[in-house]
Amino acid sequence: MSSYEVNFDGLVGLTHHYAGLSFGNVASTNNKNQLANPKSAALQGLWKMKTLADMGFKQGVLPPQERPCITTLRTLGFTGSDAQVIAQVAKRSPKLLSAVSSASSMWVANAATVSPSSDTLDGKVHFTVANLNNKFHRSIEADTTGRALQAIFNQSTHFSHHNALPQQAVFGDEGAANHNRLCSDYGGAGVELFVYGRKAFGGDIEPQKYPARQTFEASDAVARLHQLDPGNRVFIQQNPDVIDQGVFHNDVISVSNGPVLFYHELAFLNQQTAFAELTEKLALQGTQFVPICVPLAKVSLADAVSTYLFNSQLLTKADGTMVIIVPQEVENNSRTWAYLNELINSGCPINEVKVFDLRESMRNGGGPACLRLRVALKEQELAACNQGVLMNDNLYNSLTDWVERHYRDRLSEQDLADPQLLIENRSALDALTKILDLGSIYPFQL
Ligand code: SUG
Repeated sequence: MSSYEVNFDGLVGLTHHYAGLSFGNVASTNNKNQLANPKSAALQGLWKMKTLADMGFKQGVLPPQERPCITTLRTLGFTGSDAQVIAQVAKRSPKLLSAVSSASSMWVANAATVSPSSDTLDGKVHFTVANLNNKFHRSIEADTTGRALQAIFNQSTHFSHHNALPQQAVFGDEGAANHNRLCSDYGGAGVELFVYGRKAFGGDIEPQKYPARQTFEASDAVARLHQLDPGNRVFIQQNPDVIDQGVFHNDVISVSNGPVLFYHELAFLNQQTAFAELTEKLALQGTQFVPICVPLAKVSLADAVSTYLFNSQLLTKADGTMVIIVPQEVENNSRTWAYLNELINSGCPINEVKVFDLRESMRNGGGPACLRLRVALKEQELAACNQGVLMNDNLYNSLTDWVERHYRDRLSEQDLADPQLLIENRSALDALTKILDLGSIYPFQL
């Protein structure tokens, strides 16, 4: 029976802007207050989706959210008509308006953690929505994310959905950005690698400068909810020093595909023990672990963070070898580019590189891997999900046309006070739910 890894990419929302909201994410801080171009951001993302679909990879799309988030503003005590709510918050706290307007749901690697049905005891694909507790602007994504995932994976015989973990720092959960799965075959047995930044209940070392967003307690709860048995899960701590140098999620320093883990020499703490466990558990499933370590001498941490070499996608081609999908910034840096060319000619499973211009997203710290949520599906599971979100030429044409019609090509923080922007958002999202056949997933009614 065939099985696939389907990459669901987040569609960039209409309020994409640079607000400097993510302490610990160097690009977000450095590009604060730059003028953004939501239209090109969305088109850049769509081009990646289309190109990968054209290359023969299964590709889906996840919708953006209503922004500014009026529901959140009302929860915080703003009253009156929607336009009055926006006028009040713009006057009282432009920073709050900016936070509730962030288009951050585009980075769907943080939307949820997904376990394929071969790993779970009940044989269903499990989803746990991430609470994104570490950043206020991201913590408000969970409800709509849950509704979107349920609208897409909507058959309970195949899919099991879990709510976000308690909204509290102890259970800080950033979804698939700190989760990798190693396997021989997407539909066969696998071992899930949960990477955490700190133990909230103490006992281990932590970063000193920047927050560790993912806790062990959260990863442990997700593994439990997903009914993984000890034979198919491994926990490993991210090196706190690299978090302090801007590696705010594990997908900024490592990426897996099939049996391959592509990672930087400094990515993990206690690597030897955890890799031994991983090797052993994979061997019991008949899979040989293939670690590809990038030495510090070849790629510095500063280069890894500024180029997002590791925030890449590794995709298996028809012949079993892999292509690495990287952002333009990797090619622009002579050191990472030289390393990558050496790698693809070294005889390892990765033998091709493909470069994408994702500049708008990159300037907020979101590369190719941040923009996608991997969902490994068997043939009948893929057939059971909402087909309206699967990328093909027709959908690409409808979505680019939709973006051209609804998106602005410049947006600054000041523009967020414009009540017209909310109206533009709502009518665009209303049209989108029809294009993607999602039904009612948003809190507003037109
Ligand atoms: O959570 N940036 C996102 C980037 C998320 C990247 N995701 C992964 N690595 N998987 C974040 O820090 C910046 C928004 C701003 O500053 O305007 C932001 O939210």
